[in-house]
Amino acid sequence: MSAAESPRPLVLLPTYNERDNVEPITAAILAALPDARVLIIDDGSPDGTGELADGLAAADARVHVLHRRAKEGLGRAYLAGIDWALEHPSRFTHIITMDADFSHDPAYLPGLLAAVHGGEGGADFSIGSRYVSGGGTRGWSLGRRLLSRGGGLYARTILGFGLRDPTAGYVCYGRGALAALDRRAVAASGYGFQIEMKYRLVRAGQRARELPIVFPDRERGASKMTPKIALEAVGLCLRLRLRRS
Ligand SMILES: Nc1nc2c(ncn2[C@@H]2O[C@H](COP(=O)(O)OP(=O)(O)OP(=O)(O)O)[C@@H](O)[C@H]2O)c(=O)[nH]1
Ligand SMILES: [Mg+2]
Repeated sequence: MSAAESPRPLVLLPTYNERDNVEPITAAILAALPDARVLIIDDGSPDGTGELADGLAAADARVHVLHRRAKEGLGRAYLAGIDWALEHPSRFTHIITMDADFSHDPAYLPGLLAAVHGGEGGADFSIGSRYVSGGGTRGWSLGRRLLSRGGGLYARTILGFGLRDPTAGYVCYGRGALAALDRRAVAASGYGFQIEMKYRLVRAGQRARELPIVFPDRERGASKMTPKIALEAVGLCLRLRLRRS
């Protein structure tokens, strides 16, 4: 993106059974970034989230919906969204990933966007990080805090890269960073996707910048995190590491 070009961001919003969140989070994103577009990626939610999303798209041209037939995991949903974004005629300059449950506060969007290609010290992608100074979590049980910290430490140690929050899901990618990536090689279907993307980008020479965020627990709807998804991420780190050596 040249300095004179104004940013055209797209926010990817994966949903699975987010009936109570999809409308308010979309409104909050567009309030924070009025020039953005939002792509809701719904995996056939049985609770009617997909139909609500269609209603939002009908009412506001900035909202788009990608319907996928079955729940295949967050990583697959994001990859489908990235393909959609890169092929879209709008030529989005930034592609942002975030959760639909308000754990990722839309108030951070302008800062994440400005950190990518934003003049001096601009990065190729920016990360809303819980584990840099000023960041943190709110309302988490001790067990969840330990799991998150342990998971991040594990990924950093196994993969040997310096990011403070390698499992973070609130990320703003400059278009060039995603275009440079071999997306067909991305293996993770679940939350390991977040680790794998950062790892592959850093290895490809893309520069990251971590900005502090405070991450509260979801208030509405249920978590989709399962032990199976967490275990997939554990195995994924090992496979990525072994493939390298
Ligand atoms: N399209 C799609 N979205 C998903 C899938 N799994 C999770 N999501 C969405 O991904 C986002 C993150 O999922 P969460 O369940 O909030 O995961 P989490 O933040 O680790 O867990 P909690 O904090 O307990 O909510 C939410 O917007 C979910 O609706 C999936 O398989 N497909
Ligand atoms: Mg969540």
